Amino acid sequence: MKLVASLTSPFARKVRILLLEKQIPFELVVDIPWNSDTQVPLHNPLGKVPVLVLESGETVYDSRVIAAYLETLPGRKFIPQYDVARIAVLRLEALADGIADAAAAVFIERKRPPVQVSDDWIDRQMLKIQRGLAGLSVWLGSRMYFVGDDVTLAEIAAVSTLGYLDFRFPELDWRQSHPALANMALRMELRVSVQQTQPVA
Ligand SMILES: N[C@@H](CCC(=O)N[C@@H](CS)C(=O)NCC(=O)O)C(=O)O
Repeated sequence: MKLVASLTSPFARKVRILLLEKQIPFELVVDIPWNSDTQVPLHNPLGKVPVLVLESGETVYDSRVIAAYLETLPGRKFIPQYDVARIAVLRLEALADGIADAAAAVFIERKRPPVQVSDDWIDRQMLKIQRGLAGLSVWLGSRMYFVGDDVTLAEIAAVSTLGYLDFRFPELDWRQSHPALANMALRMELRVSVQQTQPVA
């Protein structure tokens, strides 16, 4: 299978970490959806990465659907089957992805010509980031894992988002205000899958 992805996308990173963790072979096709020569709309009408292209030619998007699809394949599971834990992990994934959505929105807004930039819009997105980080932090509390006693999709989504914040917004210094998240990220960064998927400009 092929994964169409950019090397900066936190959503694509989440999927790449999962593929590596599950030891599923894949070909990484780097495509930047903002470039004029992008092929992404041929795979996903929304023009967004990541897209998984199966051997059959069928495509799977977005990243949450890809994550759910990968769980149906052989290999270690990252989404619990038990309903309460399952919903908790999926909700944490939604929260981590939502922070990444807000961060990406700010990054794009700041690239506009200065007269078009809306400070109100940026403030609104930054609030989502701050509240989202607080939400993740409170959930984790003083525990090692968000849900249960091992790494799930929740940690993978969170570390992908936190890595994106480090990459695009180093001035945020979320580690200072959220030490529990910082410890979780440190533990995750020991994993080869996380080391091999660092964002690259
Ligand atoms: N909800 C989607 C979000 C994907 C997304 O926003 N990807 C960005 C890159 S980080 C993108 O492709 N943006 C291009 C665009 O919006 O045109 C997912 O989880 O896959």
